[in-house]
Amino acid sequence: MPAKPDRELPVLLREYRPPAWRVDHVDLEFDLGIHRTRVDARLTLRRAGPAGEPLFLDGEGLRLVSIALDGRPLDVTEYRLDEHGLTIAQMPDGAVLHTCVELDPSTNSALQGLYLSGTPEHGFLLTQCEAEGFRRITFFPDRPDVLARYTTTLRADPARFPILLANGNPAGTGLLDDGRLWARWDDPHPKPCYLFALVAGRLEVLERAFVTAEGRAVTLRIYAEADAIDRCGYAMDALERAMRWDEEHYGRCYDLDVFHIVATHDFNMGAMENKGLNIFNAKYLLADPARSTDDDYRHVEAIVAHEYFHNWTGNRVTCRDWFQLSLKEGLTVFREQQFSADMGSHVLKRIEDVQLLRRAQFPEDAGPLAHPVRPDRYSAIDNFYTATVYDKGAELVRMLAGRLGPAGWRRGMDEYFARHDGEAATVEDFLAALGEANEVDLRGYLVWYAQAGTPQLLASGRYDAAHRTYTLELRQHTAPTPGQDVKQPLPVPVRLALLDAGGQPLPLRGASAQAAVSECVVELRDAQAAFTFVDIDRPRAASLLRGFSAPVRVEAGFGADDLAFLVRHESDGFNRWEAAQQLARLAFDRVLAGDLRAAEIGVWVSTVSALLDDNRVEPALLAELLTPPDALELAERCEPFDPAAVYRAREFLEKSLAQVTGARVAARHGQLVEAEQGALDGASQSRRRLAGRCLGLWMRADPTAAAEVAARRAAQAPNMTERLAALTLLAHHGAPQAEAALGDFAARYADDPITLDKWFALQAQIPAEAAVERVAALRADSRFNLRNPNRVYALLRAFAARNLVAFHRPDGAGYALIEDCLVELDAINPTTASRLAATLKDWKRLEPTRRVLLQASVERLAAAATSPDLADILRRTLA
Ligand code: 0A1
Ligand code: ZN
Repeated sequence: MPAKPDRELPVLLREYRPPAWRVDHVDLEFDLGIHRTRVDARLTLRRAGPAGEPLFLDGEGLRLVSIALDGRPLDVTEYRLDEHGLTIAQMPDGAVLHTCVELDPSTNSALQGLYLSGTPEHGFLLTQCEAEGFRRITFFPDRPDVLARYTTTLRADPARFPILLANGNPAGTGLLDDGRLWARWDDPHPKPCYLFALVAGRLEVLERAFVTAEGRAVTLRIYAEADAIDRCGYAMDALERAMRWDEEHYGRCYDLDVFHIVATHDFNMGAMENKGLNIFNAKYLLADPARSTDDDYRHVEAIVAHEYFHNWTGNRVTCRDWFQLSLKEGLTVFREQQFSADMGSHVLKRIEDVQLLRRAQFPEDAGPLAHPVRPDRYSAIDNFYTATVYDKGAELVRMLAGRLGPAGWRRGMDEYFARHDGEAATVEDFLAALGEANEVDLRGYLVWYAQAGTPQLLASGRYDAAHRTYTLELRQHTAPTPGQDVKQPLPVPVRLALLDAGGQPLPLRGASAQAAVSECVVELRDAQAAFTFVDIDRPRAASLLRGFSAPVRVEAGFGADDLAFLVRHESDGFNRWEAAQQLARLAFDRVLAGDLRAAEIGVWVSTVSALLDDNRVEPALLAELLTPPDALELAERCEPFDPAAVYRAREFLEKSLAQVTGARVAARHGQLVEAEQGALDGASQSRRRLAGRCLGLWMRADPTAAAEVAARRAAQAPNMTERLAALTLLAHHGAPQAEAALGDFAARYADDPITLDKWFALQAQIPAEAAVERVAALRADSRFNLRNPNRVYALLRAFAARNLVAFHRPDGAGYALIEDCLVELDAINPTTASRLAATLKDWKRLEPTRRVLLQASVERLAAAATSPDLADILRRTLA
């Protein structure tokens, strides 16, 4: 990278240059105030590049008060300031640079850098530095490969800011002569500046003692505002579980004397892994039985674990540059998925992960915003915190872990930590450590990191009765994506079994005559290959891509009868569900084509409805087996995309199933909720999931009777999971009780922003054209606030991303509403604006009437966008 980057050009991976300057130590002093904060930074700098190279430090929106080099104040001619930072041309090879800057946290609505959460009177101050927020706090080489040791001193009025937190271990606190409180923090671990954090304000604390497997005593503390502190217990339990799990499964212990988490209602993302001081969106930290759904509990556990796991994958070993973002994120999502599966059900967790991949990542990979897991260029890095980097990235790590096996994976990870602890690494470093620890060459997987798009895997099987062999032919193809016209073949691991007529796996033997196994993994390395199994009976069915062994779309040409067989007999829980999904997709395709009497529809209905009578199926899995793929997945099967038609076709499937199961699901619902106490154990959660599904089907079979029960459950159910499910059904089916129930809910939870967000979100998704007017009214409601990301996501993103009927209303009113909001939001919070704008990416696929309208909206917005984040998303959307 040149000394001073040119902001007009995208940043390119191939132009990476090591930093010209290193920072050995950072000494920060903050004089904190809501409207005025002063930051003194003393950087111990060391030249790392060629002699004579100037020093450039990033800095944005900072008012420079003073500057001195080795104690000597600099004359204005000795440095240059512009809107991106500070340049000092004449530098010795080593020096201490002291800058003093001032900022106003109260006006920082972008929520990056130092900002205010809540009101000036009662709120608190906090920071968000990933990816490039530290440059809004002080002048610094804001890039992840500059690792330094930090000492942070905070000073503030103790009445307004009794709690003063920063990274690392506490290193003293006291009162100054002027009555102000000071607190010093010392972080012994070198870190990049994106992991810096501070928090100051009036907060309550929940505390617990923990002793690591290495014998270190650690104090765990969760801080929240007074009205929220009694909802932090579940997160604390989850944190302990995550810490133990990382010790047991990866041999990784915590490395400071304290571990702190802080909850805020004002946060752009889910949470942030700052060293020793995680900051959480309160939505993913607070939980209590009266207000949290089972999904909420699962999310809290998963995100607490995710941020904690970053301590090793992200913090101790960080990323060389932001192109390597998936090195920490894909790996940490994978570790979190392993943990969550261990805490609950492996099959259900895998289903959930694959659903997310198909609903969010596959569409991203098929549209104008497609990018590789490791992009090779970016204009605005904040736009790359995507499903591809996170979730497809996790799938790549899963394939690597699967390739090495449990012992090899652990060996490889140990090697990765041993080699790169305290360093900033690359994807190549990761593959080299994993591979060399196991004496295998994993470099073939680099193509997965570099190539965008979801590969299509075509499979066909042939049985040769005369020779008793079965040959599986596999072919792969990846369609072009923006900027990548030609695709290379990828290594695709396919886990498979061949089943007999009773669903039992047949013994598999390869031509090289190893011992027979019931399941194996074949790896397709080229565009196509054939794999032959010998000495085998004729299989009834092939069970392919078990556990979703690679992030691909499979086309195996199975008919409805084959899939129905797999739904009935497949022993692998995930693939059983997958067969039900594929069967529903076949049925959906027939409905969409207008063939409402097609056999596939009947086969799907009879096959999955029969499962209701099978007591051996675990309730939550049954709920999933009874649910057709989400509309966002099915949307991909409609070309050109007619959102209303997709919604109607899926609804037709739901109604067809409901007609056959009506009485049974009503009875089952009654049994399931009879003993309901709201307990949090897995079995209770599993029953509630099925209860929700049964009520949904019943609502379609007998709306009058079901709505009466739903209205009662919405008011009285002893848990939020059921209440919310019932309220959602009432509202989404336009039941006569809906408005009163919505009113009751809003009144009951008026003081709880997290629960009120659920109320906003469920109304945003009402599948009726009139929802546009409802969303417009909610946007004008005094409870709505464009400055609060959670509320923006709850109302506007839920509407744009999930409401096929109203957002895509053929008159364009839904598009106009979002366009209008985006113009205003861009000036407030570019991160939130560009995340909302990413929902517009599908315009090109739409049928012509809607396409013209949405395209015009996107073009107007692109012309009006002022932030680099929003401009970048819209430019790529239109390209
Ligand atoms: N590293 C965090 C995600 C995160 C990214 C950017 C943020 O601010 C713009 C905040 C959080 C994680 O993976 O949890
Ligand atoms: Zn993360």
